[in-house]
Amino acid sequence: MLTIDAQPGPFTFEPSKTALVVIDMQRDFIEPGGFGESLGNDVSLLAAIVPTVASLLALARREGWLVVHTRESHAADLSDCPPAKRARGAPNARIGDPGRMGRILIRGEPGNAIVDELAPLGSELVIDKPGKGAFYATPLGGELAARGITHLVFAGVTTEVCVQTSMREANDRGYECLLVEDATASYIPAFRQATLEMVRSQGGIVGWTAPFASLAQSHGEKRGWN
Ligand code: TIU
Repeated sequence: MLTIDAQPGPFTFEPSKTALVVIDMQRDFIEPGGFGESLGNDVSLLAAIVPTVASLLALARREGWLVVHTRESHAADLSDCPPAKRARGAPNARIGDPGRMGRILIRGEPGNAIVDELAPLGSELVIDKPGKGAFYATPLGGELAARGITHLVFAGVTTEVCVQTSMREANDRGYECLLVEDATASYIPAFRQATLEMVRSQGGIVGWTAPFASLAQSHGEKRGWN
């Protein structure tokens, strides 16, 4: 067992029963010309966390955690995209419309890929999800249960949309969840901050939060690096 400094208190986990879940670090959200920009957002705010997420991925791989990547994506025929979701995008660049990185938020298009710096390894799980949550209409729950996973460490974008929705879904399914504070970002920084606070409020009503340095420090100590 390993314990790290976190809020609202220490987070203890068994590495062999822990998965890192990296939410939607896709070009569609992080680079100009994709879904994020089509919604009117400044996408440059999200690119800033890529190096920290890369460090977190490296730690998880070194420690032998299960690594899961999610992608928000829809089928080419939009059969898994509720009309209500499509209608609420910007009127001139909706899900499925042509964009600078291919069709917006469509599985297999260049813009739907995870950014190169965080590319999944062949041994890692990649979950395509049509909703904001990682469990809704995906095989994630079954994949985690089959591997005896009990603890989830979350990173990715955006904090208050897909990360928070996924963390709440996980919390309701009984997982102990940690959100890595500097490995998550929002187009609206105040919403990121509010999400961190609401997750850990009321004694950890949704889970724990900690900076990446807490994880790095405890793993360094375990290996005698400090
Ligand atoms: N991945 C994710 O958060 N999808 C979104 O649509 N986020 C927004 O903030 N729009």
